[in-house]
Amino acid sequence: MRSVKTLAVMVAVLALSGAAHAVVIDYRIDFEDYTTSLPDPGGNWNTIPTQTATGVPLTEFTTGLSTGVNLSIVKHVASWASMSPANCWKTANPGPAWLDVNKYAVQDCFRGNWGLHATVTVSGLDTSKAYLVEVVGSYSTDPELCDYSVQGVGQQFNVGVQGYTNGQWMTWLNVVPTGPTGDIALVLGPAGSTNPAINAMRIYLEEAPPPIAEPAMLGLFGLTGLAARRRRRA
Ligand SMILES: [Ca+2]
Repeated sequence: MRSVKTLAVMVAVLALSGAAHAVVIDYRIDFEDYTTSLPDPGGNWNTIPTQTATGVPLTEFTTGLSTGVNLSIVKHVASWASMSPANCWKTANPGPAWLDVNKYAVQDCFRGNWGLHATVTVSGLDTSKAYLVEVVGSYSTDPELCDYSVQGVGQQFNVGVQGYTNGQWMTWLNVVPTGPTGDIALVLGPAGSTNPAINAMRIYLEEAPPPIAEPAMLGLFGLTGLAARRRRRA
């Protein structure tokens, strides 16, 4: 009788441990200055070395799989400047927890020209889900506000003071992809203003864990029923 009871408890424990595994979707993007010799962050980061791109496949960070998600950049600028890693990120600032250990991802960046916009679009996302979007925009000599918007929801950010000096970054919560190809679009440009910078970006989704599987529920009920029957026999 003890072995049956032990089996039921084990089933319940397995069900609880299974429920703790949420489904994670995590795309980490490193925008790279085309002249830098800085190493890439490695792992399953997506390093984008070109200033314009169309449909570049992205790798999901957790699994290392490419799942139909891709990135395009339209630059409405005459050129992008060459960056110095020391001016892109103050390494004493911790930054987001999702950065690589060396912070290579934020020590280079794209940087727009004065008064013009650029658009970074990630496509192939699920239009029934809401994602977290995080953007690092940091450069030491840009002490003015720039406009950044995701899906048309904008915020102003000072890439010199907030980004470089204070080590802050931007977040957008509950971002829902739109259009037939499931797009999330980041537009960066002037507030009237200065050169926008984009160092790194993350698109993240953590779904709720699945409900306890039916066999585990039967195991719990089986244990209760067994105890009841034993009491009746006593
Ligand atoms: Ca970068």
